[in-house]
Amino acid sequence: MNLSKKIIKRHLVSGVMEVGQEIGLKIDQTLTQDATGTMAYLQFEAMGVPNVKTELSVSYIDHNTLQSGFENADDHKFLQTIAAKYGIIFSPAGTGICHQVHLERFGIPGKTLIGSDSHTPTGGGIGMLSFGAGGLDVACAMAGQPFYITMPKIVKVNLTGKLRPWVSAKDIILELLRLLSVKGGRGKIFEFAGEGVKTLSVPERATITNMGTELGATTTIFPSDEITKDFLKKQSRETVWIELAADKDAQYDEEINIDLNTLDPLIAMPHSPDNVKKVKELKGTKVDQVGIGSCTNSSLADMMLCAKVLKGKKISKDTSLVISPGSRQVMSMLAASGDLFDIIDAGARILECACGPCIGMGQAPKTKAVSLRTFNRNFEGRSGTKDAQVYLCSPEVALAAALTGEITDPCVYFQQKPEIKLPEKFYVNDGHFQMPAKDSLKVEIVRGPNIKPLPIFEKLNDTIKADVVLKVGDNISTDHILPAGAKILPLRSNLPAISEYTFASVDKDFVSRAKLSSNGVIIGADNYGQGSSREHAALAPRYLGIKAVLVKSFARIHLANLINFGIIPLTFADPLDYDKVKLGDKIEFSDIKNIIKNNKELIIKIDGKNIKLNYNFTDRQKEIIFAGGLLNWIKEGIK
Ligand code: MIC
Ligand code: SF4
Repeated sequence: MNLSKKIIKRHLVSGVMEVGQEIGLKIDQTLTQDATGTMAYLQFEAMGVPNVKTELSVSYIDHNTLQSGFENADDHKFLQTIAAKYGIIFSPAGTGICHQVHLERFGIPGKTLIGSDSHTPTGGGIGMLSFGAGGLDVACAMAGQPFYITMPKIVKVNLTGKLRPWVSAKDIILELLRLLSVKGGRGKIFEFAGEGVKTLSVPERATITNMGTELGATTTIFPSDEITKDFLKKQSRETVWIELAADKDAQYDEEINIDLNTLDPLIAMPHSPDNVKKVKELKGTKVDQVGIGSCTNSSLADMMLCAKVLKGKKISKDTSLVISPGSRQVMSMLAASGDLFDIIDAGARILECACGPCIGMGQAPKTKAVSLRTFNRNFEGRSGTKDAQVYLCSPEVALAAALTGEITDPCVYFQQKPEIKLPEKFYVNDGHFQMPAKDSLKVEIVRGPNIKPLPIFEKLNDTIKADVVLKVGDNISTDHILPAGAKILPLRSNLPAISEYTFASVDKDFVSRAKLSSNGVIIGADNYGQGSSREHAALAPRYLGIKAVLVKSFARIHLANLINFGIIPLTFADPLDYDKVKLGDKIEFSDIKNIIKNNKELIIKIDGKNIKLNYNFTDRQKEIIFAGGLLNWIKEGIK
């Protein structure tokens, strides 16, 4: 058996481990972050469960830390009090980015984790089976419900050889993105194996598992070995270590081979993580801004590399270098060792330990700027500047650019790579985490004016007379559907307000059209809803009256979110039919409940043309859609 199946088997509560079948998994741990957490906890609260039922649940504040109004601070207080009441550990602002901190302090090999953030698979770096999910799914897991996924294919990524100096783990995942694209990983778990695995430290593994999300993968995982044990020992947590690996004769559905010796420094060009080129091909491109950090590359090892490379040097006068260490632990250790001095002295701007520029929370680049970032996403406009050209690369490539002011191959520019020797023991101060209250009855939940109550959605009607209110192309990300950034993110707990920004960067008339129709349909193409786990990308359209989304194919988390909020996700049986539908077309879904319930053929008529639509719902999903969403379904107790 392969490693993924071993962990799935141990957590299987429903279904069979056959590719394409729905399986239910017992979830050991959950995490939330503040941008998705407010909604997740409102939903958890609505379920009426007195305490979380997981082994461990943590609520992190890391996204909305730019407090330019009362909204984020309101949300933080709400999250702090709700955590205290329901048995959740609270990680306050400044403690670090959820995935980095979870790896350092809470993750356990062999356990299952779901998080209301798409990069939760970072936990695969220590052999956890971890998934990104919508906030409502996380709320359900906290209430003791299983987490449902479609049993994925298990792909063996066989690593051989060893990376050359200045080539890094980031280049391994960029190589996979180059080979497979942002939709190549859908319906698959990527399990790393082979001799090359032993050459990668836990932070390097976590860079890879983190960005497996950009492949569209269900998740990504490394074995738990001596290297994992050493990492946990450094964190004074070796007691949670167990050895985990695939059996020698393990079976896989697919296999990919990567020879680490042959990799070059790579870079993803604007505006997609799979638009990958060799750094040397772009040599000489002027760079205005460099960002090092995010949940992909903000570990102590990454930061120590920055210090060693920057020591005694000065960054280019035309380039701004911003660095955000991933956690308070990392920041404290940099301060104690003096490495922080070398980083600051070279001219870098230090940001707090949070998502920051990765999610457009400050540091928007200048008009048409070239910005090189060690982050994981470079969708158009995500940086806060619509025409900025954002590239994704390793810290090695970022540092070479910061010093020279242009895209530079680090293998050519730098001499010998400095040895990064991590300390035997990491500095641990768990006192920053706030433990749940002993007496939950004494905790009063604080709700500022930014926290609006959950909307009540009606059940699905038998017949829907709908209008096509939007038609979009391939790879529409949730950043397109509902942008983030400093202006919009603070409204995550205020659905009426945030809905006004739905598809804001795609079509400024979408909201008024959707409201006018009140029964809207969105037409999309391939990989619709890729990217983040934000359920607001389903919730806001639902609030605006969207009833169905018709596409060529969906991304996993968004598909689950649509069902969770009672929007019917449908696919064209013949992808060419996509061309037959246009904005303003009328679509009638008659007897839709009966059709779906009995798995009958679904044919709609547009301009006299018959168009066949596919769907593939389990009985559970059908009930959720009919109830008008998962929360209604749970409340009705139709289980
Ligand atoms: C992201 O990287 O896009 C985010 C912001 O972390 C999202 C979550 C969100 O939208 O709040 C994600 O990746 O799930
Ligand atoms: Fe935060 Fe960026 Fe990671 Fe999302 S991808 S969790 S915004 S650092």
